[in-house]
Amino acid sequence: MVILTRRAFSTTTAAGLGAAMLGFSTRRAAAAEYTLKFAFNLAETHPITTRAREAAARIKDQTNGMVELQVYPNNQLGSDTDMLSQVRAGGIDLFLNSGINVLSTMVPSASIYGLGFIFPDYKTVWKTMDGELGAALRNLIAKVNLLPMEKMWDNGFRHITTSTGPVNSPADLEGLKIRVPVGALWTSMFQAFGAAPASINFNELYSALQTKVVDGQENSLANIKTANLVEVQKYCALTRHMWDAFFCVANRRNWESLPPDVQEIVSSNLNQSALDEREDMAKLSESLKDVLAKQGLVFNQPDTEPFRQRLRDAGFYTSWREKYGEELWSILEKTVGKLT
Ligand code: X2X
Repeated sequence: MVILTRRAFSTTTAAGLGAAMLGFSTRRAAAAEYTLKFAFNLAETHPITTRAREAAARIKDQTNGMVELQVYPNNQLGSDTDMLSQVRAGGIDLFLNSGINVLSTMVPSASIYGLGFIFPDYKTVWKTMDGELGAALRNLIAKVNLLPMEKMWDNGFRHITTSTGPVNSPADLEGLKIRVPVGALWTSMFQAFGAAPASINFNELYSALQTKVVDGQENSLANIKTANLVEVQKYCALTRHMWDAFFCVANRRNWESLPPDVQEIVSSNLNQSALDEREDMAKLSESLKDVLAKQGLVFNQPDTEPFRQRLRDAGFYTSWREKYGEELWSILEKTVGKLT
C-alpha cells in the first residue's frame, strides 16, 4: 500500500528533473514517506531481481530516501494468482506478470504475443512489444485498472525440459504430463501438441517436478537455472516454442495517489531497469547452455518445423485468431509476418 504522508513531493511540479532540482537533496535522509511494494515470482538470483533492486537503489538516491521501493521476489507475497488479487486490491503496488500467465485471466488478449513460434529473434520481439502491439495490449490492461509501465521485462524464449527422456519431435510430447503456467494459451498449445498439460503456479513448480505430479515443464534458461530446476529435470529440448515477458503493472488508485514527480522517478527507473534486464537475458540465453550442461542437463536441438506444423494441423492459430480478433491479429502480423 502506498503510504501517504505528503510532505515534499506535492509542492514540486516538473516531472523528470533530478533530485536536486526537485528539492530532495537538501533534505535529511529520513524514513521513507512513500513505500511501494513491488512483487513477482522470479528467484532472488534472476536478473529481474537484480535489476529491480538497482531501480530501488536509484529511486532511493534520487529522492533522498523519501521513496522506498520494496522488492519482493520469489513469490514471497504469494503465488501469481495471489499477487494478482493483491495488486487489484491495492495491497501490492507494483506487480510483474506475463500477459500469457494469470494476467490473461483478466485480459485474455494480453496473451497474444505468446503464440507459438512467432518471433525469430529479439529484434522482432522488441519491435513488436515496444511498438504498436505492445501499446495496444497496455491499453487493454489499463482498462482493468492496472496501469502498465512502458517497458516490458524479458522472461525469455522458452524450452522444454523433462525428467523422462529427450523431446525430439511432437511424438515425444504425446501424453507427457507437463506443467504450464496458469493461462489458457499455454494449455491450448500443449493440448495441440498432444501433451497432458497441468496449470500450476510457479511457486509450486519445483515440488510438482520433484514429486512427479508432472514430468516436464517449459521455461527460459534463466528460470531453469535460477529456480534450480536442473535438480529435478534431466533433459532440455531447445524448442524456443514461445517467447514471454512481463508487464509491470501498478494498482491504479495507489499509483494515482502519488505526486507526478514521484511517478516520474519511479516509472523512469523501472523502465531503465527493464532495458538493462533485457540485455542480461539476451546474454544468458546463450551463456547458460554451457553452465547448465555442466550441471548435468542434457540438451538436444530438435527441428522445430514439425512442432509448428502440429499446431497448424490442430487449428491452433486459426482458433486463437478468432479469439483475439482481426484488429490485434493484423497488428501482430505487421511485425512477425503472416501467421495463418
Ligand atoms: O511461471 C513461469 O513459468 C514463469 C516464471 O516463466 C512465468 O511467470 C510465466
